[in-house]
Amino acid sequence: MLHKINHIGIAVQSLDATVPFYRDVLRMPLAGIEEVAEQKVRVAMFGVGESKIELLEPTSDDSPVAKFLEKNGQGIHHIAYEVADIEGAIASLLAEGARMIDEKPRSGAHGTRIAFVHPKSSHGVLTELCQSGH
Ligand code: CMX
Repeated sequence: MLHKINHIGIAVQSLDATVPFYRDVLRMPLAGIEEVAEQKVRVAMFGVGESKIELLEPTSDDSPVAKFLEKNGQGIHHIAYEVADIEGAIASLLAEGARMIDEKPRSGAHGTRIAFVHPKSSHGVLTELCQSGH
């Protein structure tokens, strides 16, 4: 059901302050910066091997990432696994008793469709299912 880690999401206070470290010190290629209005975040996506690192900056005080930063400070926010059939993966998780935040896919960055499993259901790790847009 899960093919690989699509990306790891990292909550940051400011993309402007953080992007240079990933781009110029770790020397990861920056794939792009995009606002995901539905999730109230601006994201910078970096490539690393067959996976990605997603920096998340909140765009409003009621963004889920703003709440996370307030409670935990900057750091790893979620792990996203790639699936080929997101509706099927959601149905499978629900059938196994998992608590889904999204029972239907939502729009993610770069044309992806995403759905989150509640961290209380996945033992403390916010878990994302991600189906590529191409
Ligand atoms: N990882 C692990 N645990 C987390 C968490 C995270 N990222 N975010 C919240 N939690 C924990 C809280 O610490 C809290 O734990 P305790 O009850 O032990 O204190 C619990 O989950 C519930 O927290 P809450 O305050 O009741 O709920 P929130 O309003 O903070 O919402 C969550 C939490 C996960 C439901 C919400 O953040 C959400 O819907 N997330 C999915 C969407 C999202 O994160 N979008 C941003 C990324 C978008 C993208 O990648 O494109």
